[in-house]
Amino acid sequence: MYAQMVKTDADRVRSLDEMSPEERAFQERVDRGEKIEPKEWMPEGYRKTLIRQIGQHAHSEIVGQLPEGNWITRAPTLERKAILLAKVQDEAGHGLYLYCAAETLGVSRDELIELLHAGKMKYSSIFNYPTLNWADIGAVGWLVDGAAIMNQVPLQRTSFGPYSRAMIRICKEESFHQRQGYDIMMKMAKGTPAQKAMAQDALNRFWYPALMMFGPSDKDSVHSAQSMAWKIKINTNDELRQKFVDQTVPQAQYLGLSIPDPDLKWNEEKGGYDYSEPDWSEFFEVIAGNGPCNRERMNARVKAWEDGRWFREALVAHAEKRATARIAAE
Ligand code: FAQ
Repeated sequence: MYAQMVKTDADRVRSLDEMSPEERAFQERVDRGEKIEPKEWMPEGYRKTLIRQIGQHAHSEIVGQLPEGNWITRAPTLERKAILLAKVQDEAGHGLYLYCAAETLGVSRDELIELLHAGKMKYSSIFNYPTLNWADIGAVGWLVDGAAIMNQVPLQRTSFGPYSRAMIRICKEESFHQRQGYDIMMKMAKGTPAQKAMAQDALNRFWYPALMMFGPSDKDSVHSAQSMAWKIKINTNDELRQKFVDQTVPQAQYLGLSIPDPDLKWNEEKGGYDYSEPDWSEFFEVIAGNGPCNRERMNARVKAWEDGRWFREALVAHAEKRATARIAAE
């Protein structure tokens, strides 16, 4: 059994008339498209929603290093190794910008990491799937980074200033990530029949997990309505999923690969593809901690955090020593 989330009356977005004068003034600023900065007044719900979303996003970048990091030592050429290494390092940088953006809301990076390790915060479902071979690294760059860009380009216009600015920088790097993945897929799809079969198999396994990255369908999304009213989110989950499908199908056709969906069909009237929904019971199982790699991913993160403790402590001790020496010299 999976635990699907249920929308309650408390999730309803309140009208301007139902708000306090402060909340109303805040909402009007958001409606005018003004950016909200960290020291300015904001409703507690806005602050908490941002910490949840930015924190989960930061965790996704860091946990997201694991499936690809696993392939750095096995990349087929020196050039591919250098590219993958740079990409995985970029993901660490993205995590840092995002943790910094979250810190401006009054929560420390250590607190967020502890919540993740205690199972009290999520990270993207996609990183609970294994990368079994080199074609999967192509599929991750093409589909996972492709889905990430689709979600993150609108987030550059999100209402919270530090999140919006982090997104601008991250999106520039994500487009390089997606291209390197597609480049791997092109090489494999135009390679030997065995290589093409590997590319197809990777697409088969990553297609539905990539669609799940956009979150549950709109009817089951508990946060979308309020997050969109606050312009934390700009689009609904289904809107972005549809755009991703419409963008990706021609890319698969160019590769000569088939999308693993017998019901995929161009719909002239809506100007987009009709496609089969992912298996939502699988999605809810994965975000509840029961995906193929959840335990492995968390164990790796907790071990890295524990192994690095002495180093973090040494850095703080060194900084304190220098500060003491500086004060003594003054
Ligand atoms: N995985 O009400 P909604 C990357 C949870 S990109 C896990 O619709 P919301 C780059 C959701 O948190 C990936 N959990 O939620 C990269 C909520 O649970 P909660 C990260 C999910 O927030 C590439 C519940 O379900 N991108 O890492 C997922 O309005 C390659 C109900 O859902 C971002 O985080 C999911 N897929 O919409 C790195 C983008 N979907 O918190 C390395 C920013 C939903 O109440 C290698 N985030 N849930 O316990 C967002 O845009 C939104 O948070 C959504 C979800 C769209 C993900």
